[in-house]
Amino acid sequence: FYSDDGESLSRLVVSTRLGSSAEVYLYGATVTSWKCGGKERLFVSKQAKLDGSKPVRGGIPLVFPQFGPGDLPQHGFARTRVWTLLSAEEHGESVVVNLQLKDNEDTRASKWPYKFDLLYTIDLTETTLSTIIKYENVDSQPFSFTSLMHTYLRVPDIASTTVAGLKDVAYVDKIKGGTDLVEERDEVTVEANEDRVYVNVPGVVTVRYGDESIAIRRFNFKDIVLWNPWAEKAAEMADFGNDEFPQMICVEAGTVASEISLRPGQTISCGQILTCESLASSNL
Ligand code: TA6
Repeated sequence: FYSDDGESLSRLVVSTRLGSSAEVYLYGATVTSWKCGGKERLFVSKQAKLDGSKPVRGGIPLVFPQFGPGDLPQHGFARTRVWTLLSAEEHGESVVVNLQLKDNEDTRASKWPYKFDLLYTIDLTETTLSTIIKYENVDSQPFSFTSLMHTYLRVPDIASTTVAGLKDVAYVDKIKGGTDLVEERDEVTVEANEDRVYVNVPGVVTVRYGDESIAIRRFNFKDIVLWNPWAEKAAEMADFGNDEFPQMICVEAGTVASEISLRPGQTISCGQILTCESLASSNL
């Protein structure tokens, strides 16, 4: 792995002996690249700000302690804080990066003032990328939060992309409205601006494009958010090119339709394991 210029480490690139790689910015602990099978699997907008002036438009921004709008800035402060790099080591077939975020005077002065300790573990293998956060309540009082990994997957064309694993799942449609909706399709497709929260998703969610697929397995995260801004919302975002929406789909693992509560001293680990299935299966 290497840093930018040796002095001010702002990003880290790690790779496995079998050719997969990942890049993470300390800003927001934002994973901004995941290559496996020789291809970039994450989408980062060409207009994304990578200088810490605003959350990265792409990769895997971390949403904590608040999903969406509310008392805190949209999606909370974890994606705009500079995290601390604890370690980056090879463990057999994996490369494992650990980053940490704790409360600071700004967060303690915010509407979510609690003392917390987040340990973010990024584990890269030849065919998988797992991103898991251990959340710890180091306060003297209980607290609750919502959290999500805002994964932007890169796809060749949204028009030939499907999402399996959401059939019979209840969802909230944040564009058309409606809350007691149930997904009827085996394979969900996106033909317009979509912003949905699928609640209590039971199993693996698989994003398929062409003969490739990315499987998303969750660990202690209940929900899946599906988002594509389409042309109209893309035009409203300065850090998202107007012609970029066909090359991405956000399929986001999190717990956002209910809160995670921790008592003082309690921890919970939540996250996702992304698998390049087409690659993994070819290695069988
Ligand atoms: O991906 C779901 C969502 O909550 C959408 O509503 C949209 O706002 C998106 O996140 C991006 O949010 P951001 O604050 O990064 O522009």
